[in-house]
Amino acid sequence: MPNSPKTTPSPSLDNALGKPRPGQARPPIDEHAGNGGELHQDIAEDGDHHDGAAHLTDNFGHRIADNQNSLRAGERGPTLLEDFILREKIFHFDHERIPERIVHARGSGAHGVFECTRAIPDLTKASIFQQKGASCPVFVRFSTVAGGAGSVDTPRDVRGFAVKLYTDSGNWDLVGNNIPVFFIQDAIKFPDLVHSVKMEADRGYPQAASAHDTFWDFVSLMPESMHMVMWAMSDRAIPRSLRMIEGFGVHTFRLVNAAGEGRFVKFHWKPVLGMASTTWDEAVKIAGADPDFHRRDLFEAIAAGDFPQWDMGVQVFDEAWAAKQPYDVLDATKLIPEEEIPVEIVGRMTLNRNVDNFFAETEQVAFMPTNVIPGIDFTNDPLLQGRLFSYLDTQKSRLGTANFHQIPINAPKCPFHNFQRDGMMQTLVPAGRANYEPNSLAEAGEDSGPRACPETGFTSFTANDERNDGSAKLRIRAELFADHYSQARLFYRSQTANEQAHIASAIVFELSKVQMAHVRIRVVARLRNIDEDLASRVAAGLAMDLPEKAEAARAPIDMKRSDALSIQKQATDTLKGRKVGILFAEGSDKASIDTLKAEIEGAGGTAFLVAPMIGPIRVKGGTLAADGQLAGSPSVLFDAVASILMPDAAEKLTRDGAAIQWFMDAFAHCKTIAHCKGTQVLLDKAHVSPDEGVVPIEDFLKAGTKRHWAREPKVRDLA
Ligand code: HDE
Repeated sequence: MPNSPKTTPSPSLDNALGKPRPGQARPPIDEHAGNGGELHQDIAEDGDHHDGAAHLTDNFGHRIADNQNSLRAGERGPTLLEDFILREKIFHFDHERIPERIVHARGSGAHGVFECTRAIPDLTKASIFQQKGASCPVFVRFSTVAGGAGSVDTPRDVRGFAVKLYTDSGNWDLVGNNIPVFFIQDAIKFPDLVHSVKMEADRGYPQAASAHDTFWDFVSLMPESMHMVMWAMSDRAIPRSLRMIEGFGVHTFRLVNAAGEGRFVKFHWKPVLGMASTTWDEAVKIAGADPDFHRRDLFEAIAAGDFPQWDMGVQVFDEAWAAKQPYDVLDATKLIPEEEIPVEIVGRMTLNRNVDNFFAETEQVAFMPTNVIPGIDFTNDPLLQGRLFSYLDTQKSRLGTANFHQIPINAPKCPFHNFQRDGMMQTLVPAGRANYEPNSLAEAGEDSGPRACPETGFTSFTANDERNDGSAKLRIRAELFADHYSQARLFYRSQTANEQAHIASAIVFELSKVQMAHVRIRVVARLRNIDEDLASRVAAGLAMDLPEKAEAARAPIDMKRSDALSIQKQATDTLKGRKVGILFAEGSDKASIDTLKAEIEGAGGTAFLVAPMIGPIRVKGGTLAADGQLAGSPSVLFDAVASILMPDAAEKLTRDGAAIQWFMDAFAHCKTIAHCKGTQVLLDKAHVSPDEGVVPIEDFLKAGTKRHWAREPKVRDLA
């Protein structure tokens, strides 16, 4: 037997051979074991290795003796085709990727549970809502829309909020977003919308950004998109955390009770941690500091037992109410103000388990709006109707087989039986001859298979729209769909002055990236229908003349403002789920750091220690290790910052760009800065001037992690 080359194991190989985590396959003990005899001594006779690790095998169960060297003809000779172990391994690797989602490619998922907190049998016969306390497992996938699977987490974008509820009457997929309205009214425009926002077709950029010509060209030609554009340019599109976003089913759905009565419904998810956003400058910097910011935040919170939760709410109304509104409830570019129809809380969702395997679960999960359960039904919303086709169709091209429902993450957790058979990658082994019906196999003593159940099975709500006589086939939209501006105005005018400035600035930023001047003009002409002040601010920000107002297909009306649409008006002042960066260095007072840390954790927050070196370094009262090095832990990663430094250490840090930037950014992003006297020299260098958010270290809890928006005009020239 030829000798295996005896090389020094590389550091990465050392890692590969280190202690496996539970459930992880690991290589044999001797990484150079070309010699089966030697290896054998380390292996228990039949079962696992002595240390409990399973034997490495190929995909057909053959044990592998050497996972480091391929089979060669001689020490320096060519590799042999006969090496089935090498060939299988490379073959499988070559086929690891599946097509990424056309939209929503970048996503993060988690498992959890949904519990009904208020039974609503009068409204729906859906099994999950029959009894308070009824519960079912869920899987949630959050996503950005425009970027590819490997893009960053914090672009300005809509967030997908897709929930799969594994109920005892089948899977219910509520495939929503963090914005309650959509860009378009009719599914036929979706490919155009998506093409326009994705990277431009000839140049292949920009990635994960709406700030480019084709997107703004398209939306400026589609006035119905103006309402969603307002949301996308607001702080909703740059969330602080996936744990702090709202979710919406977007479309009007239908609830149907046991008596067969139907009512319209809009679904909502309200984050228990409250909503919070970043600033644009911060979002951009986070993209560099931690491209996985949201994914990491979700994973770490769940791993730490800090389980994110959302309340599920419903807005329920009937046809008569809908008929009186100045908008059409079947139009997905419109919302129903909470002040008009309150959001009633009916359940709570808790995400309590990270995925074991990203690909198997988060990548392979297949959501479909067609997954509804008896008691929940569709409406004629033309956007929803298109989705009912699209999602089943897309799964076949992503997952490659009509049997994608058998993948564990997609399979229902209640029994399912039917006569569908075979197909690529069939993993079920149905016994017997019953693969058709009707049949009389029972008369021969054989299993005759499942039967339809008229009483409990899904039946479609028949009277789906009283206002539609259904007689004519038309490519047409109902009259009220032509009101494109009233709700865009409602959204804009319901924001705080600071949020309005953010929207105006976001539009200026995006349009400044648009090279076609006529597109910029067209957008501003449309903004005049939303709000003249907004249009003027954007025009001023672009240094252009105010263009003539665009013609509106239907004159906008003024609706009563809705505080529920503003993040800042609803902001909760809490440390729960928030992360505070504490800067220290050699000589810092350990007792003060410990006290502050305990205070933060006592209030439900997380403290993250930052130092110029990761340490442990010498501090007053002992040694202390940092959680992160200063250069790799910029303040954009925290909700608030604190600093405990000896004057000489602070003096030294005035010559460190990362330290100065730490404070400059925290200040510019309107965060609380709690500091000791020693830090002052560094604050001066970073131009941090006193205000209600710059506080002595003892007052940290009082200042909290809310943003000090009143500071913003001092640090940023907003449109
Ligand atoms: Fe989707 N959408 N969509 N969409 N969508 C997809 O399905 C589509 C729409 C949403 O985490 C795709 O599995 C059409 C509205 C989310 O896996 C695809 C139309 C809303 C996700 C598809 C819409 C959404 C998707 C891509 C217009 C908010 C990610 C791969 C009629 C209510 C789900 C896939 C996940 C994904 C089609 C409009 C939300 C191509 C045709 C409106 C959260 O099938």
